[in-house]
Order: sequence, then C-alpha cells, then structure tokens
Amino acid sequence: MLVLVTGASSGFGEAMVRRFLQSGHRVIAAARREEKLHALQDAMGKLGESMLPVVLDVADKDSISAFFEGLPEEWRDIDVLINNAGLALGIAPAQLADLDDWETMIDTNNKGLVRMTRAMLPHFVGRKNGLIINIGSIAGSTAYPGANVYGATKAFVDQFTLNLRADLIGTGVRATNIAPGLCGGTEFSNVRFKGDAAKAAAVYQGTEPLTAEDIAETAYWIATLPSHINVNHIEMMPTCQGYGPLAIQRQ
Ligand code: NDP
Ligand code: 8X3
Repeated sequence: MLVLVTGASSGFGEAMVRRFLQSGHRVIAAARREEKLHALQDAMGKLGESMLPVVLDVADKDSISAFFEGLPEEWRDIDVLINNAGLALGIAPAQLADLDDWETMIDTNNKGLVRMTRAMLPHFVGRKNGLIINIGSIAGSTAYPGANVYGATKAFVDQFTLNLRADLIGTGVRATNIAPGLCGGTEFSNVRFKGDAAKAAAVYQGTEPLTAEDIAETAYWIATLPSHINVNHIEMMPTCQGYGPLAIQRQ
C-alpha cells in the first residue's frame, strides 16, 4: 500500500508512519516541520527508504497544490489518505476566545481536510479503490467547556465523512472517521496551551490515556480490512475516561 499521512511530524501521524512502514508499506509523510520529518526518516533506518517526507501546510491552498504537483511519479498512486493534521487552540469560553485561533482551527481541521480529500477523490474514484481515514475526536460529539470551535470542527469531520459515504456509494472508495478521546504522548496539549508545558502535563496527570500507537494501530487495522468492509465511525476512549452529568444552573 501507498499511504499519505498528513500531520506526520509528531503524535498520531508519526506513529502511523512508523506502523505502516514497519509492515512493509510505503508512506508519504507530510507536515510543515521538514526537520522533524527528516529526523523520523533517519530514525526508521532502512525502512526510511520507503518514506517520502514532504512539506505541506494543509491550511494553505497553494501549499496543497504544490504538494500534489511536486509528487514524484512513483509516489502518485496513493491507496490511503489519512487526514490527521489538526489542532486545538485554547480552551477559553466562546465569549473570551481568540477569533484568530478559531479561524486557524477551521482552516486546518476543516478547510485543509476538505481540500486534501477533494484533491484525492478523482484519483480514488478513477481507480475504483481508495480509503480516506479522517481523524475526528470525541469533541465532535461530546460538548465540554472551552471546546467551542474545536469540537465543532470535529463534528464537521464526522458528518463530512458520513456524507462522503453517501456520495461514494458504488465507487469502491471507502471513508472512516476515527474519533479518539484523551490521548497522551503527543504535542496536542502543548499546542492547545501554546507551549505552557505545566498546563499540558496536567491534562494527563493521574490518567492512563490512549497512546498515539493505539490510534495508529486502529488506522492500520482499518486500512488492512478487506475492501468490502467500510468502518464508518470509530469512537475510542481510554478506560479511565467517561461521561459527566449535564451542567444545571440552579437558583
Ligand atoms: P500533534 O500536535 O502531536 O500532531 C499534530 C500534527 O498536525 C503535527 O504533525 C503537525 O505538524 C500537524 N499540523 C498541524 N497543523 C498543520 C498544518 N497546517 N498543515 C500540516 N500539518 C499540520 O497532535 P496529535 O497527534 O495528538 O493530533 C493529531 C490529530 O488527532 C489532530 O487532528 C487532533 O485534533 C486529533 N486528536 C487528538 C487527540 C489527543 O488527545 N491527542 C484526541 C482526538 C483527536 P507540523 O506542526 O509540523 O505541521
Ligand atoms: C482531543 C480530545 O477531549 O481534548 O480531540 O477534545 S479532547
């Protein structure tokens, strides 16, 4: 298989690159931080020869065009697109949130994902085969304080995936949304709290969260299922995570 992973420079994306390479597949690893992609390639040793690191900013239309135009011929017959690049910025209530943060999340988690998908679809439909794995979140279905636009971007990812299923019926092209809950060991909370390491670490204190490897294993399982099976949606949480009561303001 040839797999394209966005957001491959850390966290889930990096773990996915490792997982697919370790099982003998080829991977195009895309992200903005080129040096991290090259470090990953070096760390993979001989397997790194099956990895193509490419700079890509999914929030930038021109970067996406340049990415696809620049792919070498032998790296164009992509089987699986994993739309993993994404981020949360801030946890402030909506009335205090930074509008630029909101726009960055929409540009990355939604516009970027949609553009990558639209660019790949003619290829997948033309060859009657292909798989799109989108990385959503439990924040797309469970409201919590401060999730405002981040959660909404992930709800978009879920419904977009299901609507892809509706449009792609009969084409042989599959689509899945993986919606994880609390997952540690990635840069997610460092990015959300803008480099405040103490705040980021507190999120996982006293928990046994999911790991990036858990998500990579799930993506790998979906990608290696027989082609007549489409997993529409998977929601996964660590055992230590559950649901709380709805908030009620009492007089
Ligand atoms: P990380 O911050 O570790 O990884 C995010 C990746 O996305 C990085 O490789 C980053 O690379 C890349 N990225 C961010 N913006 C862009 C952009 N504009 N263009 C291209 N790449 C970009 O976080 P995670 O691995 O935890 O998160 C991966 C995905 O999983 C995200 O979509 C996140 O919302 C989702 N998720 C995370 C959960 C968690 O608890 N960790 C739970 C549920 C979902 P670079 O900066 O080099 O571009
Ligand atoms: C990341 C999981 O619960 O922080 O999408 O929103 S959560």
